Amino acid sequence: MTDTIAAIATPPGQGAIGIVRLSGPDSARIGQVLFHSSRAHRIAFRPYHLHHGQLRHPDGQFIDEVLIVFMPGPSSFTGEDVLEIHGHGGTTVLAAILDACVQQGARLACAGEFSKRAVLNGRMDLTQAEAIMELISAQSQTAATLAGSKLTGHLGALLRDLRQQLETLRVLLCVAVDFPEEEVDCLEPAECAARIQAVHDTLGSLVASYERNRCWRDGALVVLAGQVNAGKSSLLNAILGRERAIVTASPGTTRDYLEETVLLDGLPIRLVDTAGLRETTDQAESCGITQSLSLVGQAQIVVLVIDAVHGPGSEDYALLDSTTPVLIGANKIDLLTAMPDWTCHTPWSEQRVLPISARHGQGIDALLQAIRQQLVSAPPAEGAIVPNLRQYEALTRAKAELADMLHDLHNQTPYDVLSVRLDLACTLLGELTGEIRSEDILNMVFADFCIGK
Ligand SMILES: Nc1nc2c(ncn2[C@@H]2O[C@H](COP(=O)(O)OP(=O)(O)O)[C@@H](O)[C@H]2O)c(=O)[nH]1
Ligand SMILES: [Mg+2]
Repeated sequence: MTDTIAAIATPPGQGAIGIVRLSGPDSARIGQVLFHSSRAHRIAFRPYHLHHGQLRHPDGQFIDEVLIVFMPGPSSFTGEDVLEIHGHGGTTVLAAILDACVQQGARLACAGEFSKRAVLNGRMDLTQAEAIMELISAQSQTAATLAGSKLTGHLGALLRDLRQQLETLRVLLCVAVDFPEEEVDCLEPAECAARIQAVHDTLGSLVASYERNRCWRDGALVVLAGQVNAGKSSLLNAILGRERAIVTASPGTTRDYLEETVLLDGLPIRLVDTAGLRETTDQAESCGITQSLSLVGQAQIVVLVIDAVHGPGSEDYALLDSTTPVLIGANKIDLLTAMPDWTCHTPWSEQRVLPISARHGQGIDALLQAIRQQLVSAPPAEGAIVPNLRQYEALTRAKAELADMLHDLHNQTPYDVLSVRLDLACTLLGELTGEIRSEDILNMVFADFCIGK
């Protein structure tokens, strides 16, 4: 990390201002070469002060009028010398500023490279770096709040504490293995089990927190499926409150799927309208149907829309058989005076069937409430720690190792065999915080970041 990296830190497009950020030992020098103010030709930047002036190429050519701020390491975002150039927010002008920095020796930053440097320089742990990205990409206020509580480092602190407990146990196990006769430090299996159990249970609650709250973090995929002409596209429009999908009386209107994001009382939902299921020889329609089935397979909830008057067809039976969980909308209820007979027969009588009229907006709120209820019970409590997917997977593996260890202990497996599992659990926790650094993991995490972050 001896080079100086540079990137446009603001999103592409036009805005009042745009920021080019530099980090590394050459930041101040590059700024001084390019920056000119009326006060002095070349000034030494006062840390944390905004300087107003012009950015010019060494040959004098004007680039932009800017504000510039220098933040010396180690107490900057990355831990290195950081320079921010606040120029005008246009694609061309920012590209020119960036280009000028590169001509002076900066290198274009990779995705997430600023944050990666911050982690490598100990400015934050990996969970906090991930929390930044989670905050930026939060689709709802709840997701933003959840990211915020990780940004403060609560998850990292908890994981370090758990790892410390396991490391302590590892030392005790080593002592017990190396000095079996020493009475003093002998670790009783019961105590060993109790210590493992405690960490295991905390991991368990983190895993459960992910499972319970993932919808709040990541949103949920809700797919509208069913036969042609059941009213799926009409239902999408009714939920969105605008004519997003084409609705016609002729079957097979929707071929491509349509996806829209809606917030359901703060819960982000990806709502997808799909091509109706039926036998067809039309190539485009048949591709659409394959996509529909694949989306149904990924959905957290499938809303099976059935024409209440015509009743379910063979495709609906098949779909009900193959997917869970399903909510059923008996649509076009405006054409009937009571719930249709088919809803009284198995398998429909065992399902939750909601009467709706997509055309007249009837029963839509009840359907949305049912979707929300199925997805989550209650929003996460203030300050709740909800892991992300990467964290969830590692925590699940660590928890499984500890569960196996408890099992081994019960079967009187020798301590030295047990410690292999303990090592793995410790490594998994260390990798989550970034205390144990594997290039693969760092690359994987930061690849999802934006450039300039
Ligand atoms: N009466 C009535 N007709 C509806 C209702 N919902 C949809 N339709 C009609 O059913 C036909 C098919 O609707 P569409 O939304 O395109 O169905 P899709 O093929 O499942 O997407 C259109 O003529 C709609 O106007 C409803 O709630 N009541
Ligand atoms: Mg349609």
